[in-house]
Amino acid sequence: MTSDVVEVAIVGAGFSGLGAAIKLSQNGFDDYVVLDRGSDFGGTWRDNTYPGAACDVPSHSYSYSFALNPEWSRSYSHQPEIHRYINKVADEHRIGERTLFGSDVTQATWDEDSDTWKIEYTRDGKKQTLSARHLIGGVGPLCEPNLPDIAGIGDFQGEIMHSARWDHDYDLTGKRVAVIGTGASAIQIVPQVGKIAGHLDVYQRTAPWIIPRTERPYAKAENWAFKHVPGLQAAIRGSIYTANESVAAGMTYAPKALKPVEALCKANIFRGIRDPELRKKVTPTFAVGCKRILKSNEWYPTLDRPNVDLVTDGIDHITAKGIVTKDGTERDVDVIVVATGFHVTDSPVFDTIHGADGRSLAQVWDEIGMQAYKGSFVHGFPNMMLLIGPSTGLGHTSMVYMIESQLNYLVDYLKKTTAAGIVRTDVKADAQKKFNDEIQHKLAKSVWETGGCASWYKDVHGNITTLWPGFTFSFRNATRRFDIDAYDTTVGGRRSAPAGKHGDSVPAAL
Ligand code: N01
Repeated sequence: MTSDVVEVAIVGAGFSGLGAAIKLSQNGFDDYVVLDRGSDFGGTWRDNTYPGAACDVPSHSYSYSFALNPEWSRSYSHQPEIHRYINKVADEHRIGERTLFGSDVTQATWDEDSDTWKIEYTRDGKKQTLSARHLIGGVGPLCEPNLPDIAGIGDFQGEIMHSARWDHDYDLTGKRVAVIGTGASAIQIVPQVGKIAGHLDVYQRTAPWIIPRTERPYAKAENWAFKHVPGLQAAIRGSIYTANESVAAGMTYAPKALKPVEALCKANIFRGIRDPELRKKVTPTFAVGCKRILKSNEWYPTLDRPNVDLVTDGIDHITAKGIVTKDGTERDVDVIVVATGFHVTDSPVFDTIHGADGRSLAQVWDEIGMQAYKGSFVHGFPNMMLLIGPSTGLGHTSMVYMIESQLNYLVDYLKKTTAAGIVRTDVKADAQKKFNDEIQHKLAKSVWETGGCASWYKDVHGNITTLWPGFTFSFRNATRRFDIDAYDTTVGGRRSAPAGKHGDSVPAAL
């Protein structure tokens, strides 16, 4: 067992954790370490390798503003290209030198005596510990696959795989396949599997709204222009951003304004499916935008294929051989793909973080609901900042914009507290409450609340705790400066090394 102290520990090496590492380096905070259980950078873009995995946000806006990529091959990028992009950016900033891959963080506990986080992780099968003055959570909400709680699922004798843990050694060609779920992952998987499966059953619990996907490859001349025409990429990003923000207005303040989107979705159904019965089955019964609006040109034509059945009767249980629906029909299959999403509001990660009073984040959030101040700091968990924390998710534009907003806040937090010799920073309970009351007030009129759907946007209390209501530029403004008055702070004294002295204390393994 080894034990070390660092200024900052970042958990997670996806878009947010990597971004945090780069920003720390750029601002002179060199005493940090990144811990990630995987073997390279990318987070969810490393883990989700299912066939057809792609981004439904345009390529030019799904990248860091400080690392624009003129080489995108398509208007919407696919997983391998995004994964490569993230690793290239990490290489350019030499973040690998500060990253411990294969490190699975199992526990993080705030220690009042030393004003540090005590972090436990396993690496190479060995338990390791690390102390950090600041803990940055960059694990993201889409990291823990949610296996459906369906009776008998453990009895199934065939292959079962979750969309986020794809088994590439298992060949689906000619097989009888079932896909459970019709969310963002399933609508990308099903068209690919439909092409090669002997037979495919798609189990739909709720039909999603789907608009056409305007994806196309970029011509060489366009890539040349992205690289050489000053300001072109920034202008494209700006136009994508502006168009998307108008959707935010509809979702948050005026759901009726989204009617044209609904018409677009209905036209997509009409174009993709000939059978009137099937058209009816795939038409959602809730307001567009209440669940994530999906993008696909292939979903409906795939459901119309002769080797594909859409099953809407509801799953009763699973047997050794297949799936039985509520009407008693059993459909035998060789493999079940569960595209059933992630533990977002009930992530097991929340059980592993213990704050000043010893309670876990899960315990605290069970009581007050999943909340943070500005999506970042939670009262009772000093010196800990969550990236893509509560109320920062989006249904309309690039999460990278939100991440970069939080990175501004992170850097200013470290600069201000370091300069003042502050060793303990805890957001005030009333500041956190006021912030979240305002969010819930705004959400009351939103499509996510009024749209008549159930979604993973809500926590067990029925509150929408995952989404930012309104325009993303208002979040950017809210996080531009670290507003220290909203925090209780303690100045120096109990530390072994003065705050602000960035010594070389990263773990020896680096
Ligand atoms: O998961 P989901 P996902 N029995 O939770 C169904 C991001 N993402 O992996 O709607 C039967 O959306 C469930 O049914 P219902 C994006 O943020 C982004 O698809 O709850 N069905 C639903 O159909 C997205 O929102 C990209 O009634 C069950 C599906 O499973 C998030 O990831 C691409 C069930 C789960 O849908 C998650 O998407 C892919 C059960 N017991 C994903 N339990 C981009 O392009 C669940 N379902 C950026």
